[in-house]
Amino acid sequence: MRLCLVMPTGLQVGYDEYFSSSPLGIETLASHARTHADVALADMRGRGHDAAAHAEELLDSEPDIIGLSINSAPHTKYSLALAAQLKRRRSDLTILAGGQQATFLPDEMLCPENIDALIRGEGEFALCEILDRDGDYRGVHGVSWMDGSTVRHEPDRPLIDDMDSVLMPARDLLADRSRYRMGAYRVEGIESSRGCPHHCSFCSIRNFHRGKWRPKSVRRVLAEIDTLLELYSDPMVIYFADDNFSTDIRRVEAICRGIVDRKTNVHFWCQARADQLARHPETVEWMGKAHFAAVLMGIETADVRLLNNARKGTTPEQVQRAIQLLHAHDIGVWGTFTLGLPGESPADTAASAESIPTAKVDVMQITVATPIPGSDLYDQAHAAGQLQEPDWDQYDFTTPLMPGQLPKAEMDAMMHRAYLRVYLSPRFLLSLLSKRTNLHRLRRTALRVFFSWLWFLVKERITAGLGRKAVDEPQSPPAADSPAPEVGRRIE
Ligand code: B12
Ligand code: SF4
Repeated sequence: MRLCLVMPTGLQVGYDEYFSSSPLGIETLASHARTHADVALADMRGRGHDAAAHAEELLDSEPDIIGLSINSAPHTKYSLALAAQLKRRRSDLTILAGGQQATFLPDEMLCPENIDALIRGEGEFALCEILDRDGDYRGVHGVSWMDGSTVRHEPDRPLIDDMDSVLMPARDLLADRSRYRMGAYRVEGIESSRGCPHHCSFCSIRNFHRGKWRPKSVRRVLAEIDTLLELYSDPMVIYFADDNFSTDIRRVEAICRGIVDRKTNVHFWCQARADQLARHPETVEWMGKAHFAAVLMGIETADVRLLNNARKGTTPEQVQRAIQLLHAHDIGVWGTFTLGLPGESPADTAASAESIPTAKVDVMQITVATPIPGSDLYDQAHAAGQLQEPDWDQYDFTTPLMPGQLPKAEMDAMMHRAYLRVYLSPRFLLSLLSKRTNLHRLRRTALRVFFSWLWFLVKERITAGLGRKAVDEPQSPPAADSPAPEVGRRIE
C-alpha cells in the first residue's frame, strides 16, 4: 500500500518566510506508518497555489492513500481545493486528513467530493491501524468518516500514554533540509511534549490535547538532540515545537544541563510562559548556559482586566521580570501581543497598542484575537450564531472577525504604529551595534523582520494606489533570502 502524506500550502502568512520549519506532524506520522506501508512525504508550502498542478504531481507516484495535514486556518481553503482536485482525477483514491482544523471541524471538512475520513487529534496509532486494515477506516477509534452522505464519528481514542513511544520524525523522507530556516540559520524542530495545562480563551491547545500536558523523558529529548547533531553539521537553531516548554521547570533545567554537557555550537528556541520563568531565575540561568537564543513569550496585553478575561494567568510584573531575567542571560525575547481581546473597548485597544513598546522585547508579533476552532472564542462566537460559513482565508490573525473589535483599517494603523515605535526606537537601533551575542543574533533577525514589514507596507500602499487589494490574496513567497514576508500577518 502506498501512502503520501502532504503538508499543503496556504495563505502566505508572515512566518513562512523567516521561520520555515519542516512539517513535524507528517514526518512523525511517517515514522510510524513506514513499517505498515510505502510512505512518501510532500511539503507543498512555498510552491504557489495551483491546486490542479499539485494534484497531478502528487498522483504521479500512484498513491493508494493521500493524507493531508490541515493544521491551521489559513491553510484550510487551499487544502480542500487540493483534495477536490485529487478526487476529480482519481475517484478511487482514499483521502485522509488530520491536524487542528480537521480535528475540530469534522462535519465541515468531510465531503464525498474531497475528504473521505479524518483522524481527530494525534494521528500516529490510528493511521497505522487504518494501514493494517488495507485502508479501511470504518470502526477505527478517533476517526470521523463519510458514510455515503452521512458523517459518522467513531469514539475518541485514548491519548498516547507513553510519549517516549512516539518515534523520531522521519527527516530522511524530506532530504533537502536547506529550505528549513529561521532567519539566517538552518532550523530543525523537536517536539519534547504535547499540550498545555492552561486555558487561554483564544487558544485551541487545551482542547486538542484534552487538558493534558504529556512530556517525553529527558533521556529521549537528549537522544533526539544527539541524533540531530549527528545528522547535520551546519550551524543550526533547534526549536522546541512544544506549546509550553516551561510546564515542568525542573525538566527544562535537566534538558539544559544535558545540552551544556554536549558542548554544542547549536542555539535553541522555545515557547515559554512568563510566570514560570519569572519564578525560576535559576532555570533561566541554565537556559542561557545552554545557548537558548530566544524565547517566544505570550505577553498579549498589559491590561490586567483583559488578561484575566482571557484567562491568561500571567501578570505584567511577571512579564517584566521574565524579560529582565532572559536579557540578563543573553536570551532574546520574542514577544507576542494580542489586540481585540474580548471585553476590549476601542480605548483599551489603543492603550494596549501604546504599551507594546514599553515591554522591551527584541522581536515582536502583534495579532488580532481570532476565534480559531477549538478555542473558547470560537465556541462562544459559534453559539452566538456569529460564524455562519466562515471564510477561512479571513482567519489570518490580522483581520478583526469578532463583534466589538475595531475595523481593520484602524486595527492595522495601531499595529503599524507599534511596530514602528519598537523598531525605530534608540534602544532597538543601538542594540544592533552591540557585540555578537545570542541577543544580537536575534536582533539581526528582528531587523530582517522590520525590513520585511516596511516592504509589506510599501506593497500595500502601491496596491491601494492602484485600487487593488492584493495583500489578502494567496501569494507565492519570494526566493529564500529576499525580504518579503507579510509581517503584519503572523501569530503563534
Ligand atoms: C511549531 C509550530 C509552528 C512552526 C512550525 C510549523 C510547521 N509547519 O511545522 C511555525 C512557527 C513555522 C508555525 C507557523 C504557523 N503556525 Co503554527 N504551530 C506550531 C505548533 C506550536 C506545533 C506544531 C507541531 O510541530 N506539532 C508537533 C506535531 C508532531 O504535531 P502536529 O503537527 O499537530 O501533528 C499531529 C496531529 O495534528 C495529527 N496530524 C497532523 N497532520 C495530520 C495529517 C493526517 C493525514 C493525519 C492522519 C493526522 C495528522 O497527527 C500528528 C501526530 O500526532 C502548533 C501547536 C500544536 N501543538 O499543534 C502551532 C499551530 C499549529 N500553529 C498555528 C498557526 C496559526 C500558525 C501560522 C498560521 C502562524 C502564522 N500566522 O504565520 C503559521 C502557519 C505556517 C505553516 N505554513 O504551517 C495554530 C493553528 C491554529 C489554527 N486553527 O489556525 C497552532 C495550533 C497554534 C495555536 N494554537 O495558535 N507554527
Ligand atoms: S496560549 Fe500558551 S499558555 Fe495559553 S493555553 Fe495556549 S499554549 Fe497554553
